[in-house]
Amino acid sequence: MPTTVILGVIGSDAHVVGITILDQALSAAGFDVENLGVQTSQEEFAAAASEHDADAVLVSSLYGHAEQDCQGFHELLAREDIDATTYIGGNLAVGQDDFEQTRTTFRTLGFDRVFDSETTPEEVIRSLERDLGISTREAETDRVQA
Ligand code: B12
Repeated sequence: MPTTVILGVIGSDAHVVGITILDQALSAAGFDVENLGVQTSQEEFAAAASEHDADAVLVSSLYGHAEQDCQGFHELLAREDIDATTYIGGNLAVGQDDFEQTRTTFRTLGFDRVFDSETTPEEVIRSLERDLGISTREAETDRVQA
């Protein structure tokens, strides 16, 4: 079974470069990526996660309004019975001078992991492999050999 990841930029945010790079890197590593693009609502994330039976939901935000945009998101996922690992990353707070405080804020909102804007695609892949208990490269090799 491929590992399905929902990816998108939440709220009114239109910064597309980060998720485009993540989409390419995750796809190349063997993940099945549903890229919802920019300006994605909480409801669109939840609908896609439900439809694709997602293993992970990756929320991106760059423009400084992530905290407001993510209020109630995990409550919505719970109501829809979605049990996926959730990550958020990007430029999550205006200024972002104390990332540990930012991490606490988003962990309290329910995210399993919180990433800053220095995060590389390789770190995201390693975290997903660890959290989901998979090795995508091995899985890819298995598929090629099968
Ligand atoms: C290009 C850019 C724009 C372009 C966007 C073009 C486009 N369609 O993408 C334009 C000019 C349109 C723009 C507009 C705005 N921008 Co702008 N923009 C940038 C800029 C210069 C680069 C962003 C970028 O593409 N980076 C390159 C990619 C590869 O990096 P990345 O996005 O950070 O993604 C990486 C990581 O963050 C991480 N990552 C990202 N998402 C996720 C998600 C998960 C789950 C994980 C694990 C990892 C992860 O992985 C990615 C790959 O390594 C940044 C400054 C900067 N240097 O970051 C400002 C910046 C993000 N913008 C900013 C602002 C304020 C705005 C505006 C609000 C300005 C305005 N007043 O109009 C508007 C918002 C418009 C909107 N509705 O979104 C601020 C945000 C401030 C804050 N958060 O505190 C920044 C930081 C500039 C600044 N220093 O003030 N912007």
